[in-house]
Amino acid sequence: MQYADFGRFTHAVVRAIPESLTAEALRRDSASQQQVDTAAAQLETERYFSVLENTLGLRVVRLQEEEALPDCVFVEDVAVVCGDTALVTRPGAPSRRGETEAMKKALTDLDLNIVEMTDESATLDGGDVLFTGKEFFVGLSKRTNRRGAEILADAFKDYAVSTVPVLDHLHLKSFCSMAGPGLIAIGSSEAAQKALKTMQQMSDHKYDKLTVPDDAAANCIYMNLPGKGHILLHCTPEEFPESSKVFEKLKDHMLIPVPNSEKMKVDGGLTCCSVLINRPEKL
Ligand code: M3B
Repeated sequence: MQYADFGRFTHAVVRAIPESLTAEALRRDSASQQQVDTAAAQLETERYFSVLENTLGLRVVRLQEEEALPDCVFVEDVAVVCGDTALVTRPGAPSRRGETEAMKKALTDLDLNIVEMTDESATLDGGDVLFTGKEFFVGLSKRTNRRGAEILADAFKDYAVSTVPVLDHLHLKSFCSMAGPGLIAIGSSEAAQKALKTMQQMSDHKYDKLTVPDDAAANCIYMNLPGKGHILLHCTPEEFPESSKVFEKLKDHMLIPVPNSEKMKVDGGLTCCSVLINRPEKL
């Protein structure tokens, strides 16, 4: 099986940033009180949304922000979409459970088959889900448990699902993501390298790796769009000079640096801010 449709997307669901992000968004390291500039964070998302819509031509479904949901910009955590199926998750942080409602509605409007994680013993954040095109890896973290991974496996029966312990980071995708078909972008920390080894050992597939010095920079977004080819949204040279040099060496990709430093202060990466969907018949 080749990576025929891997990275092919037509739609993106995103959500705007409420003012409450600055004071109330969850932080892994609560001691780090790096102030988020909400206006700057909003500018970053406007830029990000515009790259998806104007540069890449995706249909962007923009959900209304909600002050009572300070983390709602991080839509990735509340839905996992693959093919025609959308799993609406049960986020690990109770304060984030209200984020699923608007997402479920948007995915229903796109005529996806909705599976809801209603089991009260299950938790799963989409940030812990890495889909490689061949299989799923699910990070077992403070936010995602085994029952959550089992429900994901039931929802996407066509694919193998393996779990990976995530101990030192918020999510699995806090230190890795797909940078191309069969290409895993991975951070350099010991924890990141160890998780990659675990994934390689569990897999029947061979993956190439793209190692970047900074774990956070390994969170990038790969797409393959008709007429545009391989696309990579990644960190900027201002944020991560050494890691961005690694991306700049990629010859086959259209490279798009997208600033994200404000959302990084509250543990948000590039993948967090969209749910990407391939629904050509809905265009
Ligand atoms: C971040 C949620 C932050 C909440 C995403 C994936 C890795 C670097 N304050 N959620 N999905 N994490 O990002």
